[in-house]
Amino acid sequence: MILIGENINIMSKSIGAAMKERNAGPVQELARAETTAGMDYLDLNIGPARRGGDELMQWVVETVQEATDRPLSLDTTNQVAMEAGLKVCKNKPLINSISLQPGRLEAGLPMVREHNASMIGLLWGAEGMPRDANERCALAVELVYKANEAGISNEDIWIDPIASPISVEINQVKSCVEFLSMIGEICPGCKSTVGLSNVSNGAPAHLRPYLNRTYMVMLMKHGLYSAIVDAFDQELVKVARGEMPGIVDLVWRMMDGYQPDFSSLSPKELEYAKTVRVLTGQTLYSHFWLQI
Ligand code: THG
Repeated sequence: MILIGENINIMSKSIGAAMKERNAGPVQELARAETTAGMDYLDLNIGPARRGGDELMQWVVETVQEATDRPLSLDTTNQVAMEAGLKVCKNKPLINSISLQPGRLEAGLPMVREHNASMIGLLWGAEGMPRDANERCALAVELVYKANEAGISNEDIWIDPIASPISVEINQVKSCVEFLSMIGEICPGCKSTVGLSNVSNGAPAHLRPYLNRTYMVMLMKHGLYSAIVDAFDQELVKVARGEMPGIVDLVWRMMDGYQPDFSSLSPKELEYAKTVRVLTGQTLYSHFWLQI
């Protein structure tokens, strides 16, 4: 799996101020730490950046490139900022993202070709978030068709079905998994990605990793190609690298209907097993799901 580090993010309490003040030290330190943690790409999230976004994105890209040789994922909805960042990328960049909102495809697709980039195709349509797996399929087909028309090949399209918080809507959590099981047929040759930490948004900070890790394993069952992740969740990185095969096997078997005897599981297996039950909707989510 390709791991994209999410930590350079203007909304973050620790690094947001350094980005706004153009203080290179902390940003470069974080870029180095994410690289050491094993990230394949670094996501540079400058938010909507309505004013001065172009100058900010250019600065962040140049600053980070002095600290790491990893390729970058440029995360902004500001087209002018995206363009400014793409111009200074040394490696093949990933545009994060282009959605199906009116005007976005038309504006974004030419940039992919012009800068020899890859793109994340965000399945967010004219009417907002898709409601189920079928709506995700319809949006994916439209997106890939238009991207192909613009001369972009499927291997440069990373489809993002949009993960949403378990504390908000279990059906959306399930739809995202279901969609991923269909993506190979719907858009052969396309890659996939998901913002994994979305699933645990709203959960207490110390519990978020359990949801993120387990959800990743569930999506891996259907061939998830990449994920935007917390670079410093070491266990998540281990799982993604195939270093915890017993856990992956347990989660995948549970997705196929296996109901393990909880009294026979190790504490680590129990964490994952209980979390699978929550993420598949067999147990109702509450902040106390691990204690039940
Ligand atoms: N799809 C795509 N891009 C995305 C997302 C997606 N980019 C943004 C987001 N979702 C993925 N990135 C993050 C980055 C940080 C957090 C979650 C997702 C996060 N941070 C903590 C918080 O806000 O509480 C900690 C921040 C801090 O350090 O203070 O949760 O879905 N294509």
